[in-house]
Amino acid sequence: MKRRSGSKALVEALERVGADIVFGYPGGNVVDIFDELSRSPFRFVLGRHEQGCVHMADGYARASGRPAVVVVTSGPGLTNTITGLGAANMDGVPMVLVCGQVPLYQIGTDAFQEADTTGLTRAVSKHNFLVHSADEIPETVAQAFYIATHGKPGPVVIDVPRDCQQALTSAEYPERVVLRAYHPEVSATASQVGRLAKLVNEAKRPVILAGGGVIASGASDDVAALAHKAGIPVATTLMGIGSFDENDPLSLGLVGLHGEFAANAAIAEADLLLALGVRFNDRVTGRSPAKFAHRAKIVHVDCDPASINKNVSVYLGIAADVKELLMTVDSRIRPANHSAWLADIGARRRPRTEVAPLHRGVIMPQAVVESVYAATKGNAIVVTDVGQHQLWAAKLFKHTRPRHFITSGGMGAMGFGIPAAIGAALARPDCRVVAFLGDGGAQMTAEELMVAAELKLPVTFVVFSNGSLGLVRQMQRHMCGGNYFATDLRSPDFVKLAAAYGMRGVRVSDGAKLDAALARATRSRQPTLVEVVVDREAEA
Ligand SMILES: Cc1ncc(C[n+]2csc(CCOP(=O)(O)OP(=O)(O)O)c2C)c(N)n1
Repeated sequence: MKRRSGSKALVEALERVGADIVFGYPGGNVVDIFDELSRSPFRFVLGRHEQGCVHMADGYARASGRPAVVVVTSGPGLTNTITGLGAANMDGVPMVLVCGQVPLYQIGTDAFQEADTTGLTRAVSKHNFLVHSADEIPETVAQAFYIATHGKPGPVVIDVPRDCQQALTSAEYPERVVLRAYHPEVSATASQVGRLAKLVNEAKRPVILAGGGVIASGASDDVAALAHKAGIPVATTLMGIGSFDENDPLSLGLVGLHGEFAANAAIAEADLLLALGVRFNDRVTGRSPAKFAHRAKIVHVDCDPASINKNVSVYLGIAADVKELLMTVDSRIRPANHSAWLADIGARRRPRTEVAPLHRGVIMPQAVVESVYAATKGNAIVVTDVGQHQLWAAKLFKHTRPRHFITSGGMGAMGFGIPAAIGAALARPDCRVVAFLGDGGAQMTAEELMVAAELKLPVTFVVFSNGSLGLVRQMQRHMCGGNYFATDLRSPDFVKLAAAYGMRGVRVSDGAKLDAALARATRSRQPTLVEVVVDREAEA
């Protein structure tokens, strides 16, 4: 192998792992890497803030299942990525973030734009590397991608000091990845498969709880096959939304704090809970995990052995890939219909409280979600920011397919929506993308609208304009006796803002015009921002 710079070796290695898109923002300590990127076959997307770049890569990975690459500079470039990394890490989203670092000999000297990348990213990444020589670069890239995509996926950081980028190396990309201490391949033992089949075959009141791990492992069809064969109703976590068709009669919908009554009641009464690819966080279990599904034998299947018995003690824990396990156990499952149990659950289903589309002449936010559903016939990738609108989007849109509902579930990071929608649109140019945003969250990463406009991405940005930080205001209504403090929010004129960025913007405050405005926006192949003035007292 002929000698070339560490930067060139880095970009070559990124090509070898099969990355196809790079999101990033340049700076002094990555100028050599950017020089190489300019000659590479990658599609490069220049975000407007490093947090935006990471959320774009995140949206790209969630929509496509493929990891994306982010390249940022040292110091402030890196510190700006922390929220994005944390969001991807909590939701198990694969990505590789390359950041520049001051030269090795300057590390620890408070050099210009020096930051302790290792320390800063340890808690928000699956793994991080600090490169010590150009020779390490190809292998480090290979290992980073391996770690990001094997086992529970997650973001991996590679910190590359400037002198390593410039030094020459003849190191080659490794034939195979050898990691001494990381062997994430797990599979069920024959006895676990046997016990699982017996539990399913003997259960009288079984429930499946499907989480994000079902989507990550591509197991949606297998979950549906099991549910239909054995007559098992399926509830999902927020991250599991889309893993099971909500139009299916066996669907119970969302579980937990903001979940459906029937889903929570079914779990409380189940005698067997098959928890697939979930992490049992507090939004699901409530404050007392010990009381969660207390009548049930809980079987927890997850590719991350560390998650088993972490939050909830389980009857049977199986560290395995969900898809692989369901395919293996299938032939041992006896058909069943559990008609009495399903009738029982049916009786618990509460018709959705109908919300009138207008309240004192003001549009109700729930009607916005329903209008988008009607306009798209449910055929869209829905991305959300964080707040009340997120819950309405989760619950009122009928989600039918995996990778079509993208939300910051674990971190709940406001500012996620706009850039994640851009990433999703880049990953799935064949799909319509609708981003549901609060007027608070939309102001956190509004600068990325420029990217959507520049790239002419067919995204509909729907801003729920309630003049408040709605979800917190709702908490203040219930928990602070209506003492609203710091939740009234003035916003810019979103229509003018959209125009300033070069995209069409419309404001809708007349309920009679809502459907037509959203139909036009969602049909357009251009980005559009629709600001809908909604009732601020609505409850999520
Ligand atoms: C970065 C960040 N800061 C603060 C919060 C806390 N928080 C959660 S929801 C919310 C209000 C969101 O308001 P808005 O974006 O207007 O959406 P709405 O609830 O009105 O739909 C806040 C402040 C958060 N989740 N993320």
